[in-house]
Amino acid sequence: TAAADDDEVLHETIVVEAGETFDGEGKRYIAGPELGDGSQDENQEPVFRLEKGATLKNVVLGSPAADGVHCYGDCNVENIVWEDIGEDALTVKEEGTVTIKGGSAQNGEDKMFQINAPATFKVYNFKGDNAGKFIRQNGGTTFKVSVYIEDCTITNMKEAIFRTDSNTSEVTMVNTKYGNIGKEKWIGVKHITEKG
Ligand code: DGU
Ligand code: CA
Ligand code: CA
Ligand code: CA
Repeated sequence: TAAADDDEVLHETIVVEAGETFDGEGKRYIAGPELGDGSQDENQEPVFRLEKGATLKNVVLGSPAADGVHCYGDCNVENIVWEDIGEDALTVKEEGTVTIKGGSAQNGEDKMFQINAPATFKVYNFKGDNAGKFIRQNGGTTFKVSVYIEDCTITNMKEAIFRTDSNTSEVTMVNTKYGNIGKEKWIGVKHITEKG
């Protein structure tokens, strides 16, 4: 998508404080070099940091998107479009329930959603295209992640929809279209429910 005059290049992370809502009203935010170049370099900053109970809505993340969105506890993420995923699109950094409603993400080299803490991770009406994994629980971790996917479209994942190394993590996928998932839909997932 072409750059617009009101695109904003960020020189520091936007922090959405606990319980607050940030509504981008459709504006596009782009990571400045201080945040990262959107490569697979692990040491990048997020574009948005959501504290516990924060809501982020109606935002377009342009390219580069650095380390995307970080969630510290319960968060709501509504109608966010990642035009070109950076290192990853969104990371659960602290325990909680993260709910993603609407929006889309595309073109990630590896992970779309990265889960680094125990979480209930719910994704509704979301379109994910072209990445390695739609969801990855941090490699080698054994905490429980409950994934719920409903009314989504998931295409062109080189590895899987959800990959975990935890025997307690689980996934429920409802009424979701998927195509061209490279290896298996689920890698390491011991508890799987699929409906619709
Ligand atoms: O264990 O935690 O790739 O959040 C190694 C690191 C690594 C994370 C992850 C992420 O897994 O940096 O992007
Ligand atoms: Ca990473
Ligand atoms: Ca990318
Ligand atoms: Ca990352």
